[in-house]
Amino acid sequence: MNYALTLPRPEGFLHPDEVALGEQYLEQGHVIAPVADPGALDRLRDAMAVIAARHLGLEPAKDPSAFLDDIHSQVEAVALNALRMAVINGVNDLPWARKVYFELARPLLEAIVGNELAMQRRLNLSIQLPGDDSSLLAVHADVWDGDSPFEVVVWLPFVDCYDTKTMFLLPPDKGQLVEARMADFDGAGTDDLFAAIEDDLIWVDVPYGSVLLFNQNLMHGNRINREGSTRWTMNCRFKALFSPYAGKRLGEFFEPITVRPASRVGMSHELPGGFVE
Ligand SMILES: O=C(O)CCC(=O)C(=O)O
Ligand SMILES: [Fe+2]
Repeated sequence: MNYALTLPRPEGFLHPDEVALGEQYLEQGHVIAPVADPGALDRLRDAMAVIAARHLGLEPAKDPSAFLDDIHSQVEAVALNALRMAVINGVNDLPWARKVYFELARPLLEAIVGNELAMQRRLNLSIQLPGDDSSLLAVHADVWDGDSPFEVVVWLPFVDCYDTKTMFLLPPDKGQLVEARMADFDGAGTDDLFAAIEDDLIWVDVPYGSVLLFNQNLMHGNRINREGSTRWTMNCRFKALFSPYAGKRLGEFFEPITVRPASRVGMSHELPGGFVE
């Protein structure tokens, strides 16, 4: 039984489009939509390409999209992590990058999570060269490793992501069946777990210009990129500000980004003392 699906859902309060997105999220574990501001996405991608070119000692690319897709012609797998670190540090140093990231996904976040949010302090970057097995993420759920079940991941591609050049996700109904017999996998490797779920996985098709929001309580991960071009994606966690936290704490890992005035008032309120009716 999927408890989330059994909670009361009073009708007529959420807008029909929010209801539709919510149903999709509950049933499929993810939603995909065009970014809210395509020009801002281009600016973020272009800034990223400039930082990457600088790190590699190259002139800024005339076609940043092709440059990113073809980065495997400029960098060996051994040098990939240094490139990844240079680019993500450079992006996180841009004072506007997280604001743009949030704005791109804001309609999805407000429909799925709420309008009073905490956001991960640092954006993460994943680069996967064709055929490279050095930076893979085996099957996992973030909630197994210190994330609160209230967190969602906003996953943003800078190139078209499809087939093995994307991530996989196990949908909720299939996930429940596997989780019910999780003890069977005790002591086995993640390869066994992957083999058990492989046929049920969704390989999310997220073209450049769209953004994915997924439920990190579900099993997900990636495999070797067997397509001919390089994957570039960022990910960042969000949660409702006042929902429970786990290992990733408010103030350390998460920062409040859209605190509303009534919450400010509530948090600073002290009952006046000394007056007894
Ligand atoms: O990008 C991927 O392939 C996996 C990302 C992931 O595990 C996450 O963002 O939690
Ligand atoms: Fe994850």
